[in-house]
Amino acid sequence: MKKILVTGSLGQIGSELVMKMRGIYGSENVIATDIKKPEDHVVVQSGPFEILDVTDAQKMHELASKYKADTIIHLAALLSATAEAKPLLAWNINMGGLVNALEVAKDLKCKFFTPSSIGAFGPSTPKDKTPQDTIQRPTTMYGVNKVSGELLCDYYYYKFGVDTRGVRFPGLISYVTPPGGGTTDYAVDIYYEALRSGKYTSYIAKGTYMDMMYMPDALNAIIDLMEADPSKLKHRNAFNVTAMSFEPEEIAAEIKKHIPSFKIDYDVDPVRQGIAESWPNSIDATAAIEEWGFKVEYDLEKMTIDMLAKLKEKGV
Ligand code: AKB
Repeated sequence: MKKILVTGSLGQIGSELVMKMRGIYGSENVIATDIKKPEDHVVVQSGPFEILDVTDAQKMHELASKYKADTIIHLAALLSATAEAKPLLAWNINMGGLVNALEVAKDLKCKFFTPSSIGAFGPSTPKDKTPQDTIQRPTTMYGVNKVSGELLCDYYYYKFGVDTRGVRFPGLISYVTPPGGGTTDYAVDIYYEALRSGKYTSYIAKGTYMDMMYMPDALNAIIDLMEADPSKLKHRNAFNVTAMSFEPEEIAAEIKKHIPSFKIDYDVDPVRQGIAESWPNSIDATAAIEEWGFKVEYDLEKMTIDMLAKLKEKGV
């Protein structure tokens, strides 16, 4: 990868991925884009940055041509809870942005990455150790977008030879940029509230298991998959990846080891609970391990130690 154009680069994944890739590939070679340009943001200050609304196909094409992009990392998207509240907007941004980015990749012969999600599964999918290849009939707009996106990316690979690759991310947990509008966000909020007030009211019910991953492992997964030897890839869009699966009581118990007075209670949000219940309890990442050496460093225990330490350093 030499000239990498990133959409949605101020979001939860983008803000950290851009900085990591600038460290690896050189600041000038990672072109960050987003719909707004906050001048004081480290991503804006540390290398090339352009304003881009991903529904503007022409501007995306112009920017990719201007910087001679050979790789596109397309991250701009609405998450599951927001997509459920605004389904038409979600379709337009998630699918419109994706097809625009794939068209640019096709025209300029770029490698292509976009994340799918555990949201690409639905209530009829096997819930435990969900296989790589299985039933995908999601009941959320986000899930419909993710399955359609996986199919579209595979189509651009088979039909036009675009080197498309993707992973199905679980909930991502990070101390840098908070997520917005997701179902798994509780697993980030709980750390902030543990430090701020010593208690957390969860909108996800006790006993609801979902897959999760710490951001450093997620960033490595993207880079490792993009660097992987294409001849080894039997799958493309998209690989199951996961680091842990837990329910709210388990993350609370882990936090209590460090903040013994920490308390969790519940005020369940029926929309996000419904979305969570339609997703797997835990997914199987064997294909990613076998085809490109996917690995993780952080489990719940190690992640909790790091999250609390890093948030304290930030003054939370
Ligand atoms: C969400 O909750 O919407 C995301 C996801 C699992 O894709 N974090």
